[in-house]
Amino acid sequence: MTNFTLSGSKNNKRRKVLLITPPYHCGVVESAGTWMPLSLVYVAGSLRAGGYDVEIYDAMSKFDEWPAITERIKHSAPDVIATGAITATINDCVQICDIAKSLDPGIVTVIGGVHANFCYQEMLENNPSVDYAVRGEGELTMPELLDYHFGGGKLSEVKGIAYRVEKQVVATPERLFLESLSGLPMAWDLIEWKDYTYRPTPNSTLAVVSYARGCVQACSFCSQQLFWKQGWRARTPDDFVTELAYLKSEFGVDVVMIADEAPTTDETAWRKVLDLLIERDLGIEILLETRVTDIVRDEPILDRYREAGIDHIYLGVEAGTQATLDRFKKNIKVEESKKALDLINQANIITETSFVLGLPEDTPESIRETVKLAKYYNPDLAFFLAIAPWPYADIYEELKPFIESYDYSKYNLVEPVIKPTAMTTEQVSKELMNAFKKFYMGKMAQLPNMTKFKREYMISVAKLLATHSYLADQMKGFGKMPKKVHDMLADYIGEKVSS
Ligand code: B12
Ligand code: SF4
Repeated sequence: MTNFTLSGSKNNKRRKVLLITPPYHCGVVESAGTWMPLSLVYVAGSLRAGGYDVEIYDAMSKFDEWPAITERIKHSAPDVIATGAITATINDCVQICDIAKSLDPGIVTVIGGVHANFCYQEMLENNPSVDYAVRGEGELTMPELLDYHFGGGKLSEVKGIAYRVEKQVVATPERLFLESLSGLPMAWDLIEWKDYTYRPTPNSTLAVVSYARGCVQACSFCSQQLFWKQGWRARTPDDFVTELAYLKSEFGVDVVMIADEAPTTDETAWRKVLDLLIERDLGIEILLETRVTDIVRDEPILDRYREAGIDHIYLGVEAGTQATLDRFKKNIKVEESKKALDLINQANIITETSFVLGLPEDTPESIRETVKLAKYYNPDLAFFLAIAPWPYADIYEELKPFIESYDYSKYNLVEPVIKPTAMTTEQVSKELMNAFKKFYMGKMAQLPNMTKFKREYMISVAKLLATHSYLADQMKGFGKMPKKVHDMLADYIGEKVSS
């Protein structure tokens, strides 16, 4: 562990850094809102603290395309361009570096994030336009890297980077995680707030925030436990809630998504977060993800979640059968998941979950069985995803013989890249779409029996599904709903429902 201290830029010119998001879209989580690049808010904050001029350009959220991105780079004329990559976005991140170098070979290019962390060797070997990979957390590494780059220091002394020396990729020793996540310098003022909204809440201003980093579990398909080395650290509850109050008063934020893998891990600290949120009564709607076991643990205080503003919880249920859960090393029981979802539903909080499908042994029947189980679990929202073989995940070796495509842009949990023994990937796609359709048809039929809050929410979701998502075509069958439900939806959604 190390402290957050920055020495300040060692060079005599104030350098300009353009932090940019890749223009990648695959339309699942994106349909619900426009989400800001929180990682860049952290990295920008620390770069500024280190004496750099910083701009954040969220090309992804602006739906800008390559010509607009090229113009923006020309216009900003930065000394450094840096971006963060997950596996699905790495090709676009590299393209940003290609463009930067074609405009001015002197621009220094950096890629951080989970993909760069694990795949820096391949990334640097194959892409001469990428100068540096930042591995692990970026807050200390990025300013230090630039200090050394521009100040002429020995790069081998900067922990947590990789780069090329005469075509050979060199990686420096790992950097230890930040000792404290409280009080980190944030660049919230560099965010163009008008771009960020949560669609189910009209006219809302949405922030993505973080209370804790990491997860102590070991799910075999997941990158996050590996990235955070199965550790877990949190800010102090007061530091976190004070930031929410600041975002509300300064920028009018009224919806926040907590980006963390498992914010509820430390029961005592989490209770304190809830207490402070209730005490300060911020009027902020909160969306979060957590673990089934923590919800079961918190059964006696779920009403306090609601009181604190939490109205949407995502649970990673992932599989319908115990055998698959065990195969994923998910460390939960089917009945526990059902209980956790029931408890959240009873607390009048929106429940969301996902199922990871398209495994080598999957068949049309097994996918249809999962839909039945999804209906039994009865979350408000369910996503049926295609497993992506992240090349660094524990399950990778098992999936490798079944990989049909090595195009990372398709590793987005939507496009199947694993070919099951008894299905084509086209069939997997079709079954996943049918799963969505069947699940949501069933869900809409429950509308009349829902609480007012859930009914209104589900209607706005139905509208998004019908008009704003990659599922739009699948949802045309809304017209086959019982008349009462159909009429209710038609009032809100218009002709899309009746087609
Ligand atoms: C918010 C979020 C999003 C936002 C992204 C907004 C944005 N522009 O960044 C939205 C909703 C758009 C999104 C979409 C998707 N996402 Co997403 N998303 C997340 C989430 C929940 C939080 C990310 C976050 O902010 N973390 C907090 C920050 C502080 O941590 P961090 O990102 O790791 O950043 C640190 C370091 O990595 C590093 N770093 C990161 N970037 C950079 C850049 C530089 C220059 C430097 C120096 C350092 C650096 O420094 C940071 C600070 O220490 C994560 C899960 C998670 N809990 O992390 C999934 C996650 C990143 N998403 C994931 C996926 C798969 C997707 C989608 C493909 C899903 C889909 N089908 O819709 C899409 C793809 C994008 C798209 N446009 O369609 C996966 C990636 C898996 C992988 N290994 O590749 C994750 C891990 C979730 C999961 N289920 O596993 N996502
Ligand atoms: S509980 Fe979630 S974040 Fe943790 S290892 Fe499993 S899938 Fe990953």
